[in-house]
Amino acid sequence: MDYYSLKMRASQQVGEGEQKHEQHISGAERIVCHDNVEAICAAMVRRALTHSKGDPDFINVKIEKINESDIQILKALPVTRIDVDTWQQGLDKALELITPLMGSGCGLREKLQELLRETFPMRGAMLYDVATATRLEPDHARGVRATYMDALHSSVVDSCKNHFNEAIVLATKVANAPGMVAEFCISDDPNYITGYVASKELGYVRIMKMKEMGDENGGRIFLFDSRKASAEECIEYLQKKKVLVEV
Ligand code: PML
Repeated sequence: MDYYSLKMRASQQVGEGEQKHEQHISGAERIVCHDNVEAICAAMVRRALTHSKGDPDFINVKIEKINESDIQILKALPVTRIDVDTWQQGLDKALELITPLMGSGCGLREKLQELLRETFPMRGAMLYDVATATRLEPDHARGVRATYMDALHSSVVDSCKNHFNEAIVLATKVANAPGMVAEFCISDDPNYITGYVASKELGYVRIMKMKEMGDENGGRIFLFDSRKASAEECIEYLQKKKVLVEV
């Protein structure tokens, strides 16, 4: 069967004079079969045109054919859910689950919180090496992005973002990257307070409150171990390998 990768990104010019710059409005990606290309592209454009962040000045839709033999099929990580009364309890729970995976030593919890703050202005995720306690993204402002992934057999034409559906696919791909230890994620959507931690061992752990409603700070940290794989191998997998996830 023929598959196609579809990617959409929309942006808007903001600011005046030298301050003028492009602001990201919306983005989406899918891997779909030939017959769904047209409908899914239309839904992506609709998503860009109706986004709450405003009207885009620029919408880019990229369509690439993919060989079926280049696609890896993965089983979705098992999902568990942790309900908490407050976002502080949720954040605590996430730190408690992730910190032991960073190794032994003191101050790891504080370090993780500091790293999380550093991700807030980043566009992609931070790639943090737990073996050397260093950041490995080639460009720190940009970060690294997991891309070329979708849910297997998903023909849904969805013009609004479904945070969970997109996150379980991304987290499954990330967990299978060479050398990956775990992922920590808080959404940057001010209206979405559920976050997660994920790894092959933990599965996908949804934590129902991880930040205050209205807070637009969020970010992703990929915890990686350079004793298990090279950063280049890991980044190549995250950014180039085509993955379909059985959910
Ligand atoms: C994002 O906005 O990209 C992050 C989504 C986190 C989804 C958490 C969940 O609902 O399980």
